[in-house]
Amino acid sequence: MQPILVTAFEPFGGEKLNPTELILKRLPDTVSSYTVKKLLLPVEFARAPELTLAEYDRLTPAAVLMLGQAGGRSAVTPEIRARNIMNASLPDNAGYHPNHLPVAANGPQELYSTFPAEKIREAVLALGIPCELSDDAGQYVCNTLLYSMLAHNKGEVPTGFIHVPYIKEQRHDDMPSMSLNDLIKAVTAAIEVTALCLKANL
Ligand code: PCA
Repeated sequence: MQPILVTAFEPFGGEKLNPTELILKRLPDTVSSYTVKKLLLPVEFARAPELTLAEYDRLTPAAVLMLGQAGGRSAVTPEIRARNIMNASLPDNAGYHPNHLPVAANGPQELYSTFPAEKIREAVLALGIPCELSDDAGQYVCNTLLYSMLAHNKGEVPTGFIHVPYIKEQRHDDMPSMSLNDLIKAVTAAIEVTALCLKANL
């Protein structure tokens, strides 16, 4: 069975948990005829892409889906674009704190996701779960990871990123949140849609 690579992040910014780590643990191990290969990443500008690119080269997966937390958002947000900028409002988990630096010197200003973002949005909405496409993956580690992956594989297999809101357990009571179960359903649907598109050669 061919693999689909799915990544998630450890907690950062003083949080005790990262919803994407919990989602990753509870995703199915197979979807359609693909194995789901799960990789948990440190929230570090350098090591997150390093580990993901190495796993990509090792597995040669059929697709890559990366997950991250975007506190404050109220919907599941497939990211359609990554930008060539690193600009952190807080240091990463290794203490690195870039200020308006490029991800890749001389790299293109932006790179576009190649996963079926619109079909994923439709499938997640059909489950009754809020979902909106986003063209702003931020300027922190998630954007750097998406940019680095797209630069590395040139989008040759469906490659994309999904940001998810806080979950209730994080107790940001003044901020939007969703249930972990809904997030698991949404991400599973995203993998299923990607697998279907691969099968249909869309
Ligand atoms: N979210 C951060 C990095 C890790 C995560 O889950 C981001 O949006 O860049």
